[in-house]
Amino acid sequence: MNTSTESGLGAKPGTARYLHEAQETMPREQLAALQLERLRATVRNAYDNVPLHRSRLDAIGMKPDDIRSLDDVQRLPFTMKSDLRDHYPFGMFARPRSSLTRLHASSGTTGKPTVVGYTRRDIDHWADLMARSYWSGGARPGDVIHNAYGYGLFTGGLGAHYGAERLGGVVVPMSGGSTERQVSLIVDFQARVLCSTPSYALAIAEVAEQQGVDLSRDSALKIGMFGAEPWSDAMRREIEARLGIRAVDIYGLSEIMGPGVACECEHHAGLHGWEDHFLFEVIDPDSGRPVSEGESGELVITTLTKEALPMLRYRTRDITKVTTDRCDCGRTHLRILRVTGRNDDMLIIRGVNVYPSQVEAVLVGLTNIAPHYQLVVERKGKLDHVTIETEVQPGVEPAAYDDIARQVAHQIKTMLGITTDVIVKRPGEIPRSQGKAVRVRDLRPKGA
Ligand code: DLL
Repeated sequence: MNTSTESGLGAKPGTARYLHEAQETMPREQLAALQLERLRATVRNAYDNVPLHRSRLDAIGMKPDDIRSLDDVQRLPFTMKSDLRDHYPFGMFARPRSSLTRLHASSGTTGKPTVVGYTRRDIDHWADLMARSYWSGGARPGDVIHNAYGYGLFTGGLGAHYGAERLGGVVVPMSGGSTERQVSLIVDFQARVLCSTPSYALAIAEVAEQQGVDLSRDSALKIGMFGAEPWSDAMRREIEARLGIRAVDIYGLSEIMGPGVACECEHHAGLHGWEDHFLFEVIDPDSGRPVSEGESGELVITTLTKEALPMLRYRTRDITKVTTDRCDCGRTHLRILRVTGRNDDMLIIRGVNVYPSQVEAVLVGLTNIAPHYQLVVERKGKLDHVTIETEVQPGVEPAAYDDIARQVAHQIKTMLGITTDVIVKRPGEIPRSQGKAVRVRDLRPKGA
């Protein structure tokens, strides 16, 4: 097992050993036994306290005690985001309102928001899992943690905040926006850890450069905990170079908890999914059947310890692969490989399936092109058509734009096999995000 002092499971000399080492390095058979015990309790909680789960289980003649092995999870019906909407606001909660400690909600582009609730114990577990994620990413007690995830109904801000406190960090509750001020505070307070979406990290880097601040030289930043949206490895390299940090991928979703469901360790070889609290499956999104380990599919998550909102086989719509191969860090928990995108975001361009993050991987790193883009999707006849809007690096002459557009289109065709129109814009013309970036402007008729 890796016991290095600066990263992985080891503690800094002179500090306590890593508190959660036992949970994270547990032999997989022992982990499976723990999962089974917790799965049974979760199904019992859902059946006894949530009418929707009870009626679905009754409909297939299944009782909580029928869960005898982990494979039995596959007999449980799926839960979808629409179930939360249909039972707005509290219909999926397994605890009365008086036992809740907090609510979060996602705005949702259409219809009702999805509302999630937590008991005090749920919040406590969440703080633990976020603290474990920080540690796994290399943050340590005493680190100044600059939190630029949005505070409010979004789970990013408060999730990262409670975890930072639980870790023993010094949290700066900055939230998103006021980017110039973010830059000064990062420098002045000597933040070692930056929490934000990857797209906002890039916006911070850009504003710093405009202010003449080189964050890789002038700040104490060493680690970025980036998530809440898909991002490519090319984007990771770009952010690492511009901020002078190691960029760590962190995953989560409100319906399951919030940030900290899974996080990379120092090996950057996939995100450890915290299996003592969640059961992960990967399924074929069309048939609903499990795919073999290592194959790509939709991530499905069952919570194992949630009191207020137990989730049975929640269809995340996120496309990924998992591996249970042992990681060099010593953790035994499975690894989710980078989430390429959401099922809903997949574009089908003349039969070729493409995620925005794949287009990003081609764009980032092209000479003269800045790492900011949007994809405009339209319906032309029966086919989807994509226009890539991208931006040049500062200093590029407008006379070169047409050539650059042709080069980008050629590169996209070569790498991804799709034909696109490309519009090259001036520096700063693509809107910058303060949270999740809007990568796709979908102009297709609704329901098409
Ligand atoms: O985005 C929670 C979060 C906050 C995660 C901060 C990480 C950091 P939601 O707003 O419910 O929750 O959105 C969840 O965002 O289903 C994925 O589609 C996407 N997502 C989250 N993390 C990643 C990631 C938060 N690391 C949805 N890579 C998820 C790719 C991600 N997609």
